[in-house]
Amino acid sequence: MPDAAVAARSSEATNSGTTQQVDVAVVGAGFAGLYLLHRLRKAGFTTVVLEEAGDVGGTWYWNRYPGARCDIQTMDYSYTFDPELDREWTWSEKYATQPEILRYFGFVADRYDLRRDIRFNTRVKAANWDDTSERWQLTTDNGADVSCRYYIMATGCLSTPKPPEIDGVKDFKGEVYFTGRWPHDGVNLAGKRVAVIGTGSSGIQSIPLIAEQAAHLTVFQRTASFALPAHNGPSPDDRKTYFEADRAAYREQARWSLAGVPYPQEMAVSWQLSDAERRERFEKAWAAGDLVHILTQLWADQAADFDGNALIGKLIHEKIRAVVKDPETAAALSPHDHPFGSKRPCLDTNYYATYNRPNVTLVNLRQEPIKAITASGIVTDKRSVDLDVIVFATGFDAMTGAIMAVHPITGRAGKSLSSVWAQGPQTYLGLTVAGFPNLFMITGPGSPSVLSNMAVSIEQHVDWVVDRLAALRDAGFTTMEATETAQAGWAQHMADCSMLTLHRMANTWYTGANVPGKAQTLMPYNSGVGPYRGICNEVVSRGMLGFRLTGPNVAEQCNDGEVVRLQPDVRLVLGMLAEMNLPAIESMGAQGARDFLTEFNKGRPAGRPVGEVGSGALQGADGPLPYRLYRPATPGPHPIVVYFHGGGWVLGDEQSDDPFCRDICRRSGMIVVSVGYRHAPEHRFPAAAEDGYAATRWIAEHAADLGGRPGPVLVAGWSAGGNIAAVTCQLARDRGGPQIAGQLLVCPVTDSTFDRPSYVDNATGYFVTRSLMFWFWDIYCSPADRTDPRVSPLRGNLANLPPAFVATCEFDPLRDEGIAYAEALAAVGAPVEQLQARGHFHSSLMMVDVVITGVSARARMAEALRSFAGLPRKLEQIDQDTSPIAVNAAAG
Ligand code: NA7
Repeated sequence: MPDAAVAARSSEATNSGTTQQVDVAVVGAGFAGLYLLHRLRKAGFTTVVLEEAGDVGGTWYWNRYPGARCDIQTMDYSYTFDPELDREWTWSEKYATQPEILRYFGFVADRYDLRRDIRFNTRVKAANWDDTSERWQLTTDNGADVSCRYYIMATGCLSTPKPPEIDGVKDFKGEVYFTGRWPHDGVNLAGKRVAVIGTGSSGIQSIPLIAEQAAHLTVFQRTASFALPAHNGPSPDDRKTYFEADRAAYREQARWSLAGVPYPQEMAVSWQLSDAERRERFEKAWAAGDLVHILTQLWADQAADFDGNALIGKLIHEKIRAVVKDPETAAALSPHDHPFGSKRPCLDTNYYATYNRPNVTLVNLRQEPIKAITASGIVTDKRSVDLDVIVFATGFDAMTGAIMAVHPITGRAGKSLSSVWAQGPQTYLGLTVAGFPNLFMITGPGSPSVLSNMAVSIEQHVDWVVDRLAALRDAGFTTMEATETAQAGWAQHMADCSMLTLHRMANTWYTGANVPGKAQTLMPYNSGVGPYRGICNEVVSRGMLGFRLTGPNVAEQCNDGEVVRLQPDVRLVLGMLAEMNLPAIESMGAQGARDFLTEFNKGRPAGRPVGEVGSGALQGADGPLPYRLYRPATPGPHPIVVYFHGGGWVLGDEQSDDPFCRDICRRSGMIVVSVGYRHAPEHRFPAAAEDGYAATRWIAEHAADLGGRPGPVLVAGWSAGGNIAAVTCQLARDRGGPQIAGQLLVCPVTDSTFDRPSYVDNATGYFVTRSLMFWFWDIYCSPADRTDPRVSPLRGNLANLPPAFVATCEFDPLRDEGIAYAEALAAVGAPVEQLQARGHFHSSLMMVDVVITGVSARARMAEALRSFAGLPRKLEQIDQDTSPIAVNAAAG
């Protein structure tokens, strides 16, 4: 049915007694509720929308404070489901004002005749699931109660204002306003002494306009926000041209993007760019006045890496100092306690310049907290401010507030949602909750929501839900409920995702930290709308994975499981590799595979700077071998780590694990010497093993010449390199040296059998395959030699070996032989630390600055190396988790 014709359909809701019977009840007539109603009608469901406000608009109905505007370009903050609608409406400005956005919703409501199925001025007081009838029973405060099969919360993420939490508000004799509940007929502030408490988006948008009207404005700031000029006006030409060139393609690109606005993935990392290049990019972003641009387009590590992020903070501080004349005020306005982007940055018009006005005062609550609100004004530790008006721009009980606090929702066995969520929201996909059948949330906690263009996320959720309801109906199912397993898996995935970005390092409404007593967790899904969409689609394509479906005349269906078991970034990397449709490495021949690896490595981020990188030749078992040396920037002499690269004894060289060597050098503060040992098929077993041993001996003997600390060395290696490191320790013990202080084995080959479960479970699909490992073994080692401990160290004598750190990855064919080696070492009393990296594959931990979730594993490896060398486990604070900001955030 064409979209425009849907309006003509009747919703066919029926009333039985005092109860309205519908297929679907929706709460909220904002962006999500309106589209839901349209789509549900189109799919043939009887629907009622219950809305507390007097008209459509949701958050835009309530947020009418001066200066209220969208902070995503309105060209992007629009419905896209109907190209005709898209063409019929043209926004007048880059960031539309609240009245224009409200007019847009009115236009949409009229166009599809939506209001006739919306009950305005109606609040849901309670919602109870009735197991017998398999329906939700809703009690309302206005008119008939509602009985519905499906109950959908389209309540918005920022719609329940947070209480002011300051003593004495009730005592104040003047006027009190909340930005989130601004009077519809406006407020006259002319000639009045006004206070604004709060400097988030609402405060920052309203302060310049309030300052123009008020006799005096005092701004009470607890946390300074990062704000950049919106440069309002018409939509910028570059974006408009891009959009108009192919609207459908533009919209589709937005749907699969990171933030719901089509921007390319930035590839250059901050340390590859000069100061001048970084400044140029920053100035461009500052001039663009676009949050998505500045949050994604500066450099690839800006959102994930503390150092890369801090560069932006400094540049913005400069901008603030350039505008604000009083240095003390400028300093107070400059955020220092959270990474840029970890708290929602704001778009402003003349915000910083407003503080140059004689009638504006900034009170820094970090230095003088509010003691109380009195009858006449606000008292801080240092002053008393007399006021006529107080404006609370103190924000919202975000994400969960509107779902939980508006009314009790009671699911199966009388469990209330607020008790189930007491320790933080638990959802599957941010859409559903186990124990609450047929309940859906649009942009709920656990979905991209506020970390994306809401328009794109809302349409994706609405489409997914309505498509599922239609499919259930067609198959004869009447209930749909997430399983506990699926929900727990999603919680784990959310926790994994939270390690990808710096959001966890700030006290914000993203984490619930703005509401005293609220459980804290990163609530929005931070890994992008495109990947999230892919996961939702995968749930469907895998037979409604993680949902239990029941119906009166059909067999129950439950395909239980977790939709994402890989780390989020590993999932993306493996997805990209799969899309490349590469031929199997073993089909390329040894030289072809080496060429492929060289090309492949060119595409990875350059390793980070270390003090010095040098190269030279050392003496191997049968002639000179090249090496590459990574020296820390700190004064030496440093302990030396002898490193063996991966590549199945066939591929790679002393440079092929360059980013990992740099990372270990930086994190451990030690010299890393990467050895270019000989490869098969030119040099078969035991060439690599003997080279490993000879190189270690040579390096130990030449430690001082290399600038290293004389005495025991350490060995480390990945994959076949881990095999060589392990073998070297056994040979050094048996051949009278050199002394080795510790061994770091990352996904090592330790045995020549292929029958452990990990070889079966992870035989294909995770880049290193069972068949590739067969190929490596065949090239390097004849079957008769494979039980020799110089290639199968697990079969050797494990007594009296140096302490070991063994890292294995869950989705690696080599996982179980690595674990077996660690266990065998432990069994003979060797000190051994194990790290079983959940959700990682064979190459994960090597993919520095690509697989961010490998950071903590590499930090632990470096700590282990340091303890083997007799140094304190922790170097300085290179790890993000121990940065001063993280400590502040943790301390609240
Ligand atoms: P925000 O961004 O949560 O901002 C609220 C502001 O109010 C923020 O500066 C808070 O400081 C401050 N605040 C909150 N409670 C207090 C108390 N008790 N005392 C002093 N200051 C307080 O809400 P907004 O409405 O501005 O923006 C919400 C979103 O809407 C925005 O991101 C856009 O997406 C649209 P704090 O940071 O907690 O120290």
